[in-house]
Amino acid sequence: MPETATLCPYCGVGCGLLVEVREGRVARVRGDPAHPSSLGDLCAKAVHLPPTLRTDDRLLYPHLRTRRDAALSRVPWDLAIRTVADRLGEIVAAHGPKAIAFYASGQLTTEEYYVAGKLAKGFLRSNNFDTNSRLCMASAAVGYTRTFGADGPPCSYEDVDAADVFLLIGTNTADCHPVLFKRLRRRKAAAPDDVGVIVADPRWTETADLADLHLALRPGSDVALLNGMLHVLAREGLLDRDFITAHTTGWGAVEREIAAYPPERAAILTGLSAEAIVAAALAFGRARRALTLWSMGVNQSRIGTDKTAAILNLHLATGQIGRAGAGPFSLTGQPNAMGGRETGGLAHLLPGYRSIGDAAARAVVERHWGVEPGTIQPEPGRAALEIFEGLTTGEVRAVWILCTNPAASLPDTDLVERALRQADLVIVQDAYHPTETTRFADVLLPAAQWPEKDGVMTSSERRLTYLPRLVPPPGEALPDAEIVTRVAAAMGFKAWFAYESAAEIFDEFAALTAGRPCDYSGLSHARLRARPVQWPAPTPEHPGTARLYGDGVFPTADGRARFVPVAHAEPAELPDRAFPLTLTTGRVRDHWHTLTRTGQAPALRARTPEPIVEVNVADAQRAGIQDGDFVEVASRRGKLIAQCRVTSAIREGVCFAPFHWGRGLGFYKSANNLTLSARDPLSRQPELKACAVRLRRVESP
Ligand SMILES: Nc1nc2c(c(=O)[nH]1)N[C@H]1C(S)=C(S)[C@@H](COP(=O)(O)OP(=O)(O)OC[C@H]3O[C@@H](n4cnc5c(=O)[nH]c(N)nc54)[C@H](O)[C@@H]3O)O[C@H]1N2
Ligand SMILES: Nc1nc2c(c(=O)[nH]1)N[C@H]1C(S)=C(S)[C@@H](COP(=O)(O)OP(=O)(O)OC[C@H]3O[C@@H](n4cnc5c(=O)[nH]c(N)nc54)[C@H](O)[C@@H]3O)O[C@H]1N2
Ligand code: SF4
Ligand SMILES: [Mo]
Repeated sequence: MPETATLCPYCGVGCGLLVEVREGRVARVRGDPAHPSSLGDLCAKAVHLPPTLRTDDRLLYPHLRTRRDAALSRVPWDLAIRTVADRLGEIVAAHGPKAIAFYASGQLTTEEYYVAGKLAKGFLRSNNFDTNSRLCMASAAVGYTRTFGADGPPCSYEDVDAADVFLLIGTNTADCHPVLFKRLRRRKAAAPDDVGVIVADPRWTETADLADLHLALRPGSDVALLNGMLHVLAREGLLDRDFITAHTTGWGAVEREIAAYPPERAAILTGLSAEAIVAAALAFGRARRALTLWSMGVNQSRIGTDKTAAILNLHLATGQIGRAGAGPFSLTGQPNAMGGRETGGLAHLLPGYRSIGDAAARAVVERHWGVEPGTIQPEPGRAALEIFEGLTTGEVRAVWILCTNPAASLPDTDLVERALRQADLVIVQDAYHPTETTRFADVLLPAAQWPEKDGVMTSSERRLTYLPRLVPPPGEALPDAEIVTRVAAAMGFKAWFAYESAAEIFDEFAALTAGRPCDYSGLSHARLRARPVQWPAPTPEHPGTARLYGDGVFPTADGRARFVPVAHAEPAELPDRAFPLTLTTGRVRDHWHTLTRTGQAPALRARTPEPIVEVNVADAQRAGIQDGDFVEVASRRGKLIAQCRVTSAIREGVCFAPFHWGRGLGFYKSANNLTLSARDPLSRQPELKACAVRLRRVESP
């Protein structure tokens, strides 16, 4: 049977897949040996894609309800589009553009992001366009920009083959970026004595299993660890003074800050031993090529941007950047969170890594879009949670949700549900129904999903892959971009949204990246069909770029990277007598996010059918809990009931729950019943990795 090459729709590793289609359906998926990111490898989630695609709960037709308490009823597309256009228009006329908001996703294609952002910011004049990447990558993106002058992970997966010391901090790579982890494991196996692996995570995970040194730090204490490591490096003369002098500014302020983090003090703040911190520092400092990988344990924190800065400081101070095997490498979670950043898919950005606050940038984009000067508003819009908070106060009246399930994935579900109930207009564009969020829709729009539409996505290593349309969408489902352009046309903007294909949208956007750090004006669908390419790729002949900053020049005004001094700070909600433990949340190997897809793959569901709460042995003993008991985990906001695993693999005082189960699968299975809306003031990313809870044994529900 013929197979077609495409990209995996799940994680940001961005593996190439070969897909076999039979009778209009995806029959089989295997790894694509020709894809440069994955070299033929793939993981179980991808193998088990076929049964998740054409399920009974696919949303096939547009639906409307006229009143909140009425049932949704099927309507023709024209009526659904007309309704969205008219009601958005009415709300803008009555309350102004800031009363409407878009909440989109790192799982949209680059073309979809671009047209939706263009409609919101350029035509409806609302910068309230944010995405679930705010929960995911915002701290890394803001951190890179603050230190390097621009966003963009500087490394490549091939750096894994060259590094001799790995610092894996706040990342469970084995479960969440499996194909990249397998590459790391091969590197370690090939030279076990020459390759060192340090894992910093309050839990022992499959990732930690590979570590020579596992640092089970207190949740939130990463800055203390990293500053402590830098303190030791300075003391031991393991800094790269030449690199600091030639390529950076601001070292003096960092040197003063880290003076306050001798290993003995860092040990108190992190709950680690001083010896372990010294050992980690010496291993890092003696590395020929050091690679740091990080993800949500760093980003989802009220000091996520500062944690990122502390990582970047470590690499700048040791000159561990811009060479094969060396660099700070944030791993993106979703398949196209990177494309979202490139297209300006956050409330403070415009396409091409431009900032909304920059008047010259606004002028360039206005010209490109063919709108009047001054059309794009100068103030950043609302970030993810702020959209929902705005709905509760009435400052936001309408929200259009595309390709994300916030009633399951945002923190503090009570708040999110209240927001959706109070909204004047909730538009939800999803591939499945019901989800926790579609239940609140006034207008429900059926989206085509992978691989029912074509487009481009960018992976963690800045690589763009073209995804062809392989099967027709079921029912009347339409590609997200087409839904958006139909609404744009119905609102009177047809001339600006008259695209015939995703390729045309791509070309319009790619031209806007010319001269920018993420320049891929040399790329097109035609070129990407032949081979995936890493940006920057500024001309059609340019081969793409494996590594950024190899010349030591950074995209700041003076070409130098900026050291940023950062201090330890505790999580927003600390344990106390009433809520004596810290809950951290995250993922399991077999499931993807809110389970609309992996929850329907029999093999994956069989391996991980229910959420399991991890509890430390000592904490369990104190609470009279035994392995396998059902426990109630309660925070100030709500509760979760699940079976528990009593284990010494998690730090005492900390417990863990996966967030995959939303209320739709059982009210008390949802970890986001418990989480809180505290966030990083710079990146506005919520602190999903720490809140105070108490435990109680309950009878099996
Ligand atoms: N199987 C699977 N893979 C996925 C996904 C999925 O849903 N399922 N989702 C994708 C997405 S969107 C993302 S964002 C990535 C996320 O990938 P990861 O970031 O690897 O996943 P998480 O489980 O959210 O968190 C990682 C680890 O952070 C640890 N941690 C918690 N608090 C702290 C802390 O304060 N400091 C440190 N150092 N560590 C801490 C947790 O114990 C956890 O093991 O995964 C992607 N890949
Ligand atoms: N407690 C806690 N909460 C978390 C996290 C955590 O670690 N802990 N992690 C956060 C992170 S990093 C992330 S990325 C988010 C993820 O959270 P969500 O984005 O809410 O999770 P998904 O289940 O991936 O939601 C995607 C939705 O889009 C639908 N869909 C799939 N394909 C398409 C398509 O092509 N078009 C359209 N229109 N719809 C489609 C799916 O059916 C699904 O309903 O969760 C965040 N929430
Ligand atoms: S590692 Fe990520 S991109 Fe690769 S096959 Fe698995 S889920 Fe897909
Ligand atoms: Mo994510």
